[in-house]
Amino acid sequence: MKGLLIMEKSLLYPVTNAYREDQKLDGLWDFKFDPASEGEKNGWTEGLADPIEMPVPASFNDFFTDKDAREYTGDFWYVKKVFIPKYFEGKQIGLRFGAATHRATVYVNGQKIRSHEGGFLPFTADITGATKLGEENVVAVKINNELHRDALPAGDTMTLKNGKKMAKPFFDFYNYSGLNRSVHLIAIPKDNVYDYSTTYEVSDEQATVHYTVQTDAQADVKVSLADEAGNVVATATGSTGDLVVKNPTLWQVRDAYLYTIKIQLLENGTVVDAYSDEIGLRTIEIQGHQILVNHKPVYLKGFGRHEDSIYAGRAFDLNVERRDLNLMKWIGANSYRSSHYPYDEQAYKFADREGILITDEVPAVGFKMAAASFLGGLDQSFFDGDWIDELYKKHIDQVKDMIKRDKNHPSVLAWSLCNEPDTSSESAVPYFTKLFNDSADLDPEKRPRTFTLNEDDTFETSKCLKFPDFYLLNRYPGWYHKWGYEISDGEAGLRAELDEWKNSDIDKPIVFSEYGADTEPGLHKLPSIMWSEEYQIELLEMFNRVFDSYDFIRGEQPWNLADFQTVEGNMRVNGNKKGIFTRDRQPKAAAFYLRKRWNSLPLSYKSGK
Ligand code: BDP
Repeated sequence: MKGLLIMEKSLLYPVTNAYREDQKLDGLWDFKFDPASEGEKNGWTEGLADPIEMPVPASFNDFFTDKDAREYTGDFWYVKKVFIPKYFEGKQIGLRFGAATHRATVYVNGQKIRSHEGGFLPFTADITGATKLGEENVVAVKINNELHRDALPAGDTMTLKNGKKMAKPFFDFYNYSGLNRSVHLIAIPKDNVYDYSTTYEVSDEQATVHYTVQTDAQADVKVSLADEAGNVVATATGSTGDLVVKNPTLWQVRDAYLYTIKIQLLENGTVVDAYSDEIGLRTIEIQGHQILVNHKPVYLKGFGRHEDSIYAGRAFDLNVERRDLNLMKWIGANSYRSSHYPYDEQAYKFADREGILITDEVPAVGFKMAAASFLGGLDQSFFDGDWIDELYKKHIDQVKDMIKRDKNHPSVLAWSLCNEPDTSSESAVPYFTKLFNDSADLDPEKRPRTFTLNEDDTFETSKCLKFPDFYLLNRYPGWYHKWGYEISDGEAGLRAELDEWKNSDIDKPIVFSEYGADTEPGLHKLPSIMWSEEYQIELLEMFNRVFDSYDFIRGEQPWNLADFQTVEGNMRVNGNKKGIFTRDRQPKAAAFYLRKRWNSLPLSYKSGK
């Protein structure tokens, strides 16, 4: 059966056009927990007895009023009857899951189709051979949300004395689970475009788009590029080629312009498939201390974020995303990090249109034994663990999928391959050597690759400083150490570390990718006290003084755009409160302070222009 697996290889975002069909299967699905993992045995692949109705996309957790359900860890099922139309005949038919947290197996009409691991990236199940056309088909998905050290994001799953399982994340965000992103029913031609990529050369007078189209079909390829008014400005033929645009309008930071690339496959002169997408003409480079977009230096202002909101947990919600982007524009931000996992594709489409730069992060988080402190006495390095080989396979797999999925977005500035790994022991070096070698050629644009360095991984202690193309520093003086009235010592310590970078021969930019103070909205105190809105501003002022004194600091992204949910614990009051905005997206006092600063800093800050 020619090409069936091609569909599963493709991560192109679904579209409807004359050749392709895309139907969203969002809405209510039947849902049921399966604590004894007996679903298959009990015939749940063909329907659930006494199901709960569950919205999709959503995390199941916060809908429940009882704690056992909210904290549920193990297998659970989603089932939906899906009508598959007759006119899909002759096409490849698939189910595309935007995100199933963390591992899933898909069944259609009782037949097992495929499994997938990784709760923050899409996958397609090719169901062509299992569907009944012109009828309702039963789609069943078994999901498992356990955390393990050999999986991303890393954690443990423990069993309580009462027999209930509990997720123990090695990371600071709630283990929201379920079908967190849309499910699509898609139909595409048997001979199809399964991927494409572009690289750019740009100047004010001319831009060249070098493109590559991937198809297994013996077909002719035609490509065109249209401007925002719909005028075709360049055409080319062949599966690789160049589109040359005279007097181009470049994609600029906070001043985006998108062209539409249209790819057609032709057999004997007849079009058999077409795929269109919006792209931006721009280049990205790191040169010395500078981050360059279209050969011009940019200074990053923005945030670390989370996909997190009330009720639906980690579900992608266009409404929240719209609000977040408006908040970012209002405050003068131009960038964010998709901490700590790749976000829904629609977030990147938004950012493409708004001219926002994204550091795209793979869900490699929790790779640090200190983060597993509840286990007690674990003094080994995370990378000495016997789970590392298995973890690496999943890690590089997800790096591959993230880059494959997101490479064509003009908004993607860089790839973050890990958050706060334990890099102060030598055992991290072989792991990172492999990670950086194996990912070197994945992005045709060769965008910069990096990872964030935790507080313990300093200029002196980290063994992995040679790997990143630029540095992301997560630093918490004034909060996790040297806090309150001691903050002046925190500032001195930060300056001492930065002086070491300054006096070294490292010639790469540093972006501060995390710093901040938990802040209870509405708590005011003069003089300030930790947790008050005044203290959050004082901490930001301290960091900003430091940023302004070092030329090689080329970006500031405080933690976090908004408050977000975490596990309960003695360090968290209903979640992490380091948001500059509350969880319902209203400003804390710090938002007005940052807005003033960021709107007065030019994009080219520190470049002398
Ligand atoms: C950093 C983590 C981030 C946490 C943050 C914090 O990267 O996920 O939420 O600390 O503690 O270490 O607020």
